[in-house]
Amino acid sequence: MVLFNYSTKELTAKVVYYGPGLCGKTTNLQWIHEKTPIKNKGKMLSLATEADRTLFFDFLPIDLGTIRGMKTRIQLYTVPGQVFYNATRRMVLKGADCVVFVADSQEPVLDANLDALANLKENLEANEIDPGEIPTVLQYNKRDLPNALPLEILNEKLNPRGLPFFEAVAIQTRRAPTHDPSPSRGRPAAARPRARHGGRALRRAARPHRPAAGVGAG
Ligand SMILES: Nc1nc2c(ncn2[C@@H]2O[C@H](COP(=O)(O)OP(=O)(O)O)[C@@H](O)[C@H]2O)c(=O)[nH]1
Ligand SMILES: [Mg+2]
Repeated sequence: MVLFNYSTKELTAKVVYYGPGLCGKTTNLQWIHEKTPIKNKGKMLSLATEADRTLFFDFLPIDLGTIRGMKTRIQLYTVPGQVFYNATRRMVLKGADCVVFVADSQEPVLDANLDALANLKENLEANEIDPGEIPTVLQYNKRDLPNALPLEILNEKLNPRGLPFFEAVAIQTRRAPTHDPSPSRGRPAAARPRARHGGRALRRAARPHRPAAGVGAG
């Protein structure tokens, strides 16, 4: 739930990066942390195992400046992807205002993406958040890998609702050229939301992620 504090004129929203293990959630936050000017970011908190797997969650507060007189902050969280950390995932989702579902584009990971989507729905419902209402965007990550599935297949399998989606290569620090010969050529693929349909709230939800989504943004 977006927190409004009218006495201090502050607004805080919570964005949760969700997806299967190793799809690139932590890498997304690291990229955003790296690219955000110091004055706009707080410390990134990561609780990882020795093998660099997210144990609890990653947390990154970002200051978006003043919007309509309100100091606006977003808090970015990732969940641990590994199946056995479900209680943590559920807890991190509590009070979420929007979700970035990071899918691993690789063909062998398709089933894990589907499981993670089902798990997201279940955990949103457990937190009394309507999965059909909460603004959600999809990020198809790891577009650099040779076994990445075509976008059409990913959308068919993972995006029946036609949510806005972005291609990304989260490990890249520079924008990758787009391979899509559309009129918007020249803009990085990852920075282009491609909603087939979807409400205003969803497009609004996508906006804060655009800088982050500069393919590098992953
Ligand atoms: N090739 C490739 N590797 C990636 C990409 N994004 C993340 N990775 C790698 O995938 C692994 C898992 O990433 P991580 O962010 O820890 O995944 P998480 O479990 O979702 O937090 C790491 O070795 C990353 O460097 C990408 O777009 N392309
Ligand atoms: Mg992680």
